This record gives sequence, C-alpha cells and structure tokens, in this order.
Amino acid sequence: HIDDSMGPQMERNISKLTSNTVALVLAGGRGTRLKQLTDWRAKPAVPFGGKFRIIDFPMSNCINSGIRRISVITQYKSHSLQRHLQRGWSFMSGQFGEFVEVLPAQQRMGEGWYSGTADAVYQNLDIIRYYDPKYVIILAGDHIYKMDYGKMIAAHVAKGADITVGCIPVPIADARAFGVMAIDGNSRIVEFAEKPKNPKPMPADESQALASMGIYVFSASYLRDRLVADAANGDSSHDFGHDIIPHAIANDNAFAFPFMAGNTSVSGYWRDVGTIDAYWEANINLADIAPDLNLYDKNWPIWTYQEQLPPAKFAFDDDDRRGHAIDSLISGGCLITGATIRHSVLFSSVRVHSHTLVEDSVVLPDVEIGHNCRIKRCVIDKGSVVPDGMIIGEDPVEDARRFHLSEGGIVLVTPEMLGQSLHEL
Ligand code: ADQ
Ligand code: ADP
Repeated sequence: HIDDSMGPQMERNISKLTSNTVALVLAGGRGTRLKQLTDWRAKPAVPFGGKFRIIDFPMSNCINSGIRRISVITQYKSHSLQRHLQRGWSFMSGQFGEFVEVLPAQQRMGEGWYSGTADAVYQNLDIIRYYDPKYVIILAGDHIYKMDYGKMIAAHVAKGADITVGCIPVPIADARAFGVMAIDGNSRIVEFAEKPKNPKPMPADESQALASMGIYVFSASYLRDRLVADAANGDSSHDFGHDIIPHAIANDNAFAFPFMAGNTSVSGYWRDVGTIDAYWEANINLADIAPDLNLYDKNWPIWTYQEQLPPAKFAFDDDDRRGHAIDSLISGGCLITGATIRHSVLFSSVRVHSHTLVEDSVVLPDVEIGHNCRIKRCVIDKGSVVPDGMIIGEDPVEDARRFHLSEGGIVLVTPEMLGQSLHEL
C-alpha cells in the first residue's frame, strides 16, 4: 500500500527509486492533427502557455520527481526541439551522473528509422543497458500535466509489477483516441484495447472510460526481454499500445496507476493538445480567472529555455490611445501600443500596434500585428506579420479561404498563409 502522506522514510524510499530510474521521453511523432503548426516542428516542440514548449511539462515532471537521467528520443522535424533542449535543458552537467540527452534515430540496430514507439526504445537498448537503471519510465513528449512520477514508481514496486501504465478517466466520446483498459480491485489490468471502436465504459461511471496516458514504468530487465522478443516478431507493429501492453496483460504482471488528486500536484489536469481546438482551448484556459492548470506553483516549477528579454510594455499611441490587456498572459519582450488585448495569450516578443483588438487568441512568439486589425479566436504561428487592417475571426467563409479554419471555429494563421516564406531555401 502506498501511503500518500509522505513521511521522511517514504520520501527516502522514493528518492532511492527515482535515482535508480532512467526516463525516456518519446518525442518523435508528428502530431498531424495540429495541422500547419507541426509543418516545421515536432509536436513536443510546439510553444505552450506563453513561454514554454509542450515537452517542458514531462521534462519538468522528471526533474521535480527526482529523475535526473533523461533521454529524449527524436525523429520527425526535430531541429527546433533539439535547439530548445540544448539551450534550456543542458543545465545538468553530467558531474553527478545526471543528464538530458537527445537520441535521434541513428540506425543503431538495423537500417531503418524508428518504425514504432517500441522500436524507438529497442534501437536504444544498448545505451539504456550502459546506464544500468533498475526502472525505466517511458513518457510521451506531448502532454500537458503535472505529475509526481515517484509515486507511480513506488506503486510499481509495491505491486511487484513488470509494467505499470498511467491511466485517467476520459469522456467516453473521446476514448477512441486512446488505449482503453479495465482493471480489477487490485489495479491489475485485466483488459486493454488500443484505440477501440467501441470503448468500454468504467463500471462506476458509464459516461467515462479508463484511458492509458501513454506513460509506462517498466522494470528494466523485463523491458529489455520484451523488446528483444518483439523485435524478432515479424507480425508486430513494434508499438507499445498495439503490441507490448496487450502481451504484458495476457502473460505478465501489468498494473494501472490512476492519475488523480493525491498523486499529482494539480487535481488530475492532463491534456493531449493534439488538435488546433484542444491547443487553443488549453492555452486560452490559462487566461481564465481560475485556470485548470496552475503555472504559479512554486513547489512544481515548469522549467524552460527563455531568451533574455525586456519586460512587456504597454504604451499610449500618438492619438493618446491606451495600450492595455485584460484577462491575458503577456510575455517578456511584448510591446502593446494603443491596442486592446482581451482574454488572450501573447508569447514572447509580440508587437501589437494601435487601433487593434486581439481577443480570445493565442499569439506565438515574434508575431507583429499591424494597425486597425481585429483578431478573434485565432492561433497565430511564430513570426507571422499580420498587415494593417486585417480582420480575422469574423467571417468563416473568408477565414477558411485564406487560413485554416478548425472544426471548432478557430482560425490558424501561419507566415506561409500570409504570403511570407520563412522557410525558403
Ligand atoms: P498515441 O497517442 O497514438 O497512443 P503514439 O503515436 O504512439 O501515441 O505516440 C506516443 C508518443 O511517442 C508521442 O509522444 C510521439 O511523439 C512519440 N512517437 C511516435 N512515434 C515515434 C517514433 N517513431 N519515434 C519516436 N517517438 C515516437 C499512445 C498509446 C495509447 C495512449 C495514448 C495517450 O498507444 O494507448 O492512450 O498514447 O496519449
Ligand atoms: P503604434 O504604431 O502602435 O502607434 P509606435 O511604434 O508609434 O506604436 O510606438 C508608440 C510608443 O510605444 C512609443 O512612443 C514608445 O513609448 C513605445 N515603443 C515603441 N517601440 C519601442 C521600442 N522598441 N522599445 C520601447 N518602447 C517602444
């Protein structure tokens, strides 16, 4: 039984476990449902919350949980991700055996790229073996949440598990996007279906299904044995959700670890910001009066790389019109002159000119919005220059013609759509 009241002995025990753990952050997937936001970057590198990138959340969870050996497995369009990790996450010197390192697909075993999530780990088994951890925690680089992994590893050990899968209830309507499980009274996983057409509801609540969060604690020797066997299996797709977990449930000790208040530092907040609508919603929620995710918790800091920038500035324009923002997150280096910002998130170094209104919008770094614009319910990608007088978010037909209009009516604007070519050769 894992006691939630962390006594000194419990804390010592957990820190022994976390120091014996290596974290592997899977950060190679494209995240196609984020549309043009992932044309030039991997999903874990997508900016989030004014000054972070998505991957900062699982990485910070590791550091805050006492896991100080972190390997990030990259593949798809990893340049900005690698640059971010290099600039922001190289503070662990290696002196005490602590590190953050990047493991790109490099054909260590065989001649291919990573063909699935399990293959991505298999191809790095020799490196993991060299570090010789007792436990390996496998994380997705693309979820927003705050979680103490130490408690999950402690539960794994207490149950005598081979694999422990983090899980969370999700609305049944969303469950088809996940691995869905059923557990017994002892949290043993008794059923698992990867992205089922008809997800099984939870016994206690028919409106919800118990979803895999895609995070796994493995005993290292078990992981090695299973991945070697899986690699030799020509019928396998070499994926954790499709192959490794179903096998473990049928043959070995697989347990679930529920993510909820008590073992998290925020009550059960977990978002897969996989679509433009979910991305917009999760960012805009931070500008609400009582956001679901607390970024101001000094006990659980989210670490990131930040450029040295001057403070955000709000200034009058030449007509004496006040530049101001309400219910908004305004990051360093922003300059708001004679414009109104309402219920929005402005990332670093955004420039908004006079007589302009920005409302319910997420504006990524280094965007310039001209004079006399009206910008509503938009996500504006990094480096965009919105010309004077542009109106976005009022006419869906026009928005869909010029930009990307999401199902939920959010307009995604990128430099390319504005006729800029940042990525020309
Ligand atoms: P998916 O959401 O489909 O399902 P998947 O595409 O397998 O997730 O990617 C998981 C993670 O691995 C992501 O962070 C992704 O970036 C990374 N990744 C994907 N392919 C990779 C590759 N070739 N090399 C390196 N990294 C790669 C999984 C589980 C479900 C679970 C959900 C929770 O299979 O059971 O419910 O995650 O989101
Ligand atoms: P707008 O085009 O929106 O009318 P301006 O470019 O005329 O805005 O700038 C108005 C005010 O904003 C300036 O008088 C100044 O106070 C402030 N400002 C503009 N640019 C800078 C800058 N680079 N650094 C600091 N403050 C600036």
